[in-house]
Amino acid sequence: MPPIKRTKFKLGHDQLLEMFYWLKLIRAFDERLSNLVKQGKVRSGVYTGIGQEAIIVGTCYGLRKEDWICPLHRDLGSFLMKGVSAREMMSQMFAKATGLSKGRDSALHSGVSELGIFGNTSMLGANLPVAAGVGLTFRMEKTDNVVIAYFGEGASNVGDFHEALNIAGVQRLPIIFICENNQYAYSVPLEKTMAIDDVADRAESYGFDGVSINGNDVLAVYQATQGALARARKGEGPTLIECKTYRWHGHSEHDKAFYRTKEELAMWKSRDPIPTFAAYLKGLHELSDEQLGEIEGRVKATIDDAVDFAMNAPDPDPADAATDLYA
Ligand SMILES: Cc1ncc(C[n+]2csc(CCOP(=O)(O)OP(=O)(O)O)c2C)c(N)n1
Repeated sequence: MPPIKRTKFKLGHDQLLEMFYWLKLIRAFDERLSNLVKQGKVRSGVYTGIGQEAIIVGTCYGLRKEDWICPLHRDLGSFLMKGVSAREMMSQMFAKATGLSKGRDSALHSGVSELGIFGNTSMLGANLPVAAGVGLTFRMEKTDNVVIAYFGEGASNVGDFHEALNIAGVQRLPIIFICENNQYAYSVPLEKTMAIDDVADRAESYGFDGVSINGNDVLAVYQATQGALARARKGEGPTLIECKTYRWHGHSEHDKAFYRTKEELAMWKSRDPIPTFAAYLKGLHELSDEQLGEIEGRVKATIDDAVDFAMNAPDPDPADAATDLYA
């Protein structure tokens, strides 16, 4: 694995620690959810992004409130980084009245328009033409806001992906397409769905740049995103960033992932984005043991509080079932 290096978009000490906090928080949130699923306490299907956190932190860190994101089923952390509280997020997974959809749905299908989060549908790739629409709106409103659209390598084989990239390229829309290439689409390995190695290569045929990077290196993801953001804000159009990574758990918590080997998982665990970043920060004397302990304590307190809040929160009132419905 190539060493992490800081390059163009410099980050100060506090920012580096903040990024580290987000990595730890998102990991801890998913790990706690996974345990709660095993205890039969979660109502939602849970699709963890454990192992992929560097993509969310590197892309969401420093976004403006006005920038939009179109997240995927595995991108719970992006909601947190865009400003949804851990309490609300946990309530959502418990389908409680205090969750984002007030108990109408118990997964990541909710959006929060005030925070620039578009709710995802289950159809793979369907968020990408929507992102193109958001980008077109930004253009028509003459803002320099940008939309970030996430998708898996599996989704890059459906028609919606190609239509979205085409219109984004033709119209030079302010979009960053983030591919979370975690090697598997459910149980199907990459080589059975793609005849090329890099999803990034697909951008060229739509007239814009695609780059393939180490998606477990939070600073590499941050650098690539910042470059793409700067170009998009100047009206220079879209970028596709393919982040190579691996999901440690199955497709969802009910999937034991027997289709892959223990050795493969162990190899990817040795590339865990969190200790890699911790070692880098320690090497630069940006992270002391004391600071690490403080961050871990803060993360644990936040998650404990969120679980406690969600478990004790009220269920939705059946009388409210038709509230907020639009015909
Ligand atoms: C159009 C469509 N086809 C199939 C499915 C069923 N399905 C849900 S998730 C998934 C795999 C997704 O793989 P990928 O796009 O690589 O994202 P990942 O889950 O690996 O993050 C499949 C096949 C779906 N939801 N939508």
